[in-house]
Amino acid sequence: MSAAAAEMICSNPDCRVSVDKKCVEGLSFDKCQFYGKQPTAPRPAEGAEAAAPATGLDLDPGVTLHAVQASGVLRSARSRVIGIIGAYDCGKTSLLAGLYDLFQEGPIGGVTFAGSSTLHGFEQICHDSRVASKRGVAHSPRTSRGEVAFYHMDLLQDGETDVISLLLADRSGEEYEEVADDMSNGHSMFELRRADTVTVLIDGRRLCDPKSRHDVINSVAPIVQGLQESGAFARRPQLAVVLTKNDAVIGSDKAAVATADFDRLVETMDRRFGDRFSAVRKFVTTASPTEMTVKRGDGLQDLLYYWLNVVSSEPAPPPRADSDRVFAALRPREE
Ligand SMILES: Nc1nc2c(ncn2[C@@H]2O[C@H](COP(=O)(O)OP(=O)(O)OP(=O)(O)O)[C@@H](O)[C@H]2O)c(=O)[nH]1
Ligand SMILES: [Mg+2]
Repeated sequence: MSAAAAEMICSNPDCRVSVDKKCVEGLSFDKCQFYGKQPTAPRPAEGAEAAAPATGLDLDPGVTLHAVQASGVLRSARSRVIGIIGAYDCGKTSLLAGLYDLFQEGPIGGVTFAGSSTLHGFEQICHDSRVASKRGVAHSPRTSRGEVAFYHMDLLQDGETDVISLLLADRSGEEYEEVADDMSNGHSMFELRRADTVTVLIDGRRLCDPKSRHDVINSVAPIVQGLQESGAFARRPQLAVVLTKNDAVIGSDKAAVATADFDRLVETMDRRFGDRFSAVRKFVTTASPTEMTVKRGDGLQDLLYYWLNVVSSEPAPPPRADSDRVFAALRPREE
């Protein structure tokens, strides 16, 4: 800026002399009482009140945690990360909502709810299953595609003084299904690489339907296979295989067939992938029944105990090549 331009200042906030080199009052510079003086703070717009200094605290919306926030919880407390895998509509989000709602009635067995940074998120996914939603039938909002979302609850086990933070990962089922087609889709699944328990859900309602039964049976192993090949289970987590919507199974005339199918599926998973997990167990749950014959949350206590009673996560074993090719031993780098 030249010295001449630098001198073109005016204390009248409406004057733009430094830009247009004209006095806003139309005076010559030597006649203007404001010209040459330091500008003052701009006047508030007519009718507008002077802006009050910001007060108060920015509160977190408390909906869900993204991966970085979840890592913060992992660093600050004893924690368990639970990955929940399953095809579209199999009941993943309802499982989390059902667990949260069960805590509304009091402790679950010897486990007491001690807080959450995602209360609003839990309330959102529970709403459509509650009477307050004025829906005739319990419903769960579809999880949209995108980043994994973590729900968080602090829990206190009987006889312990320290809370344990449970981080429950929720993701759209379509993204898990895509891993079966292209295992590289599993590389970004942070929630599984950090998981203490990988929970695979099998849709009981679809297992009872002759039209979808084979699809349910045949779709699970390719998803687990794709995830395993992408290195998602490198820490050797526990595996829980969970039959969901058991109220629909009990109410179906195909209940015996569906139960036998489920048992065979668990055996197959154990045989094919058992050595990649530190333990394999099956569970039967009803998180959000449409029939009143089964209580909401049935079977979730056993699953919760399994999630919590992980003694420790083993360090990642050396990668095992699936073939003799050097390329097969390469694994994605941990962030
Ligand atoms: N009968 C019955 N229906 C259930 C149960 N749990 C969930 N559902 C229903 O199954 C449907 C899908 O449930 P969600 O929890 O949204 O399934 P999801 O796996 O999260 O689905 P995406 O996020 O879209 O992959 C909803 O209509 C639920 O109401 C259950 O225990 N019994
Ligand atoms: Mg969902």
